[in-house]
Amino acid sequence: MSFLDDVIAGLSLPQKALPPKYFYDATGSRLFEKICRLPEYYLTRAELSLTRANLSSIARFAGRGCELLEYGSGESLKTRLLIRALRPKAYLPVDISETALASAAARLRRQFPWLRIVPIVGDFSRPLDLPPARGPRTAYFPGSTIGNLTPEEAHGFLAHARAQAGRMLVGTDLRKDANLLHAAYNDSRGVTAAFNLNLLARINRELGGDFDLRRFSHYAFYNAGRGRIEMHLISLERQVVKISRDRFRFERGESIHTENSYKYSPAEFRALAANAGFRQARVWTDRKGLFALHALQTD
Ligand code: AVJ
Repeated sequence: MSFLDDVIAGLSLPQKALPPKYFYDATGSRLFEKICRLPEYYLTRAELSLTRANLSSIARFAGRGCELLEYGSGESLKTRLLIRALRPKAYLPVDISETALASAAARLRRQFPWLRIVPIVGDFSRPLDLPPARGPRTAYFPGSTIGNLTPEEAHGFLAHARAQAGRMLVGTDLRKDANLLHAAYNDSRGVTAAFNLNLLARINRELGGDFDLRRFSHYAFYNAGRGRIEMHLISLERQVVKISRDRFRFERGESIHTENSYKYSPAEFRALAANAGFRQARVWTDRKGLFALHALQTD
C-alpha cells in the first residue's frame, strides 16, 4: 500500500481515518520533536527520567552483549543511554524512513565506533524480514509508540515480535487523570494542532490534494472507556476536497480520525503481553507514576 492508496482507502471509510505513521515527514518529525519539549507533554521526560533512574537494572534485564533491536530510528537520548549501559553486540534500528535511519546510524557510528549497526528499513506494523540472530536478541520499543495500535493490533505485533526477540522492553503511557491527558494533546502553543494538520498539508504536497487547512481544526479528547486519546481533524464546513483524480465530500462537523494513543495500567498491559506469550518480568515507572517501561520475556 502506498501513501496514496492508504489515503484514498481511509477517506472512503464511513468514519474517515488516516494512519498516524504518515505524520512523520520532515516537517512532521520536526513538529513531533517540538511536542516532546512542550511543558504539557510529560511522556518524553517521564520515560527519560525512569530510564536514567533504573538504567543498570534495565541493562541487566536486556542482557549485556545482546543484539539490540529497536523499533524506531534510534535518534533518542534514551537509546544512547541504553547502548552505553548495555554495550550490545549489535544494534538493529528498524524504521520506515530511510533518511531518518541513515542520519541516526551516522550519528551513532560517530558516538559508538565499537558498535556494529545494522539499519533495517521496514514498517513494524507488518511482519519484518530480519538478518539471522548471532546470539540473544532483545527488542526495545520505547516512547509509547505501541499506543498507536489498537489492543488487538498490539497483540498481533507482540505475538510476531516473540519470534524475533526472547526479551522485550516496551514503553507505555499510563492511565491517568483525564485533564492531564487532555492538556498533553491540546497544548497551549498549538504545536500538536500543527502536527495534526500537517498530515493534510503533506497530502497536498505529495499527492496533489487541495485541502484548505483553515477549514479543518484539530480535535483531541480522552476516550476513558477505551483508555485512549483520539485525535481528529474536524471539517469546519460542508466541503469537497480533491486528491489527484478523487473527490471526497465532508459534512460540516465530520471528522477524520488521525490517531489513537492508548494508555494502559500496568495490569492491563501485563494481560495483553501474557496473551501474546510474554511474561512481564518487571515494570519500572517514573516517580510521578506517569509512564511505564515493561520488561517482557518468553522464558
Ligand atoms: C509518538 C505515538 C507516542 O501518542 O503521544 C504526540 C504521538 N501525537 N502528540 C503519542 C503524538 C500527538 C505520540 N506517539
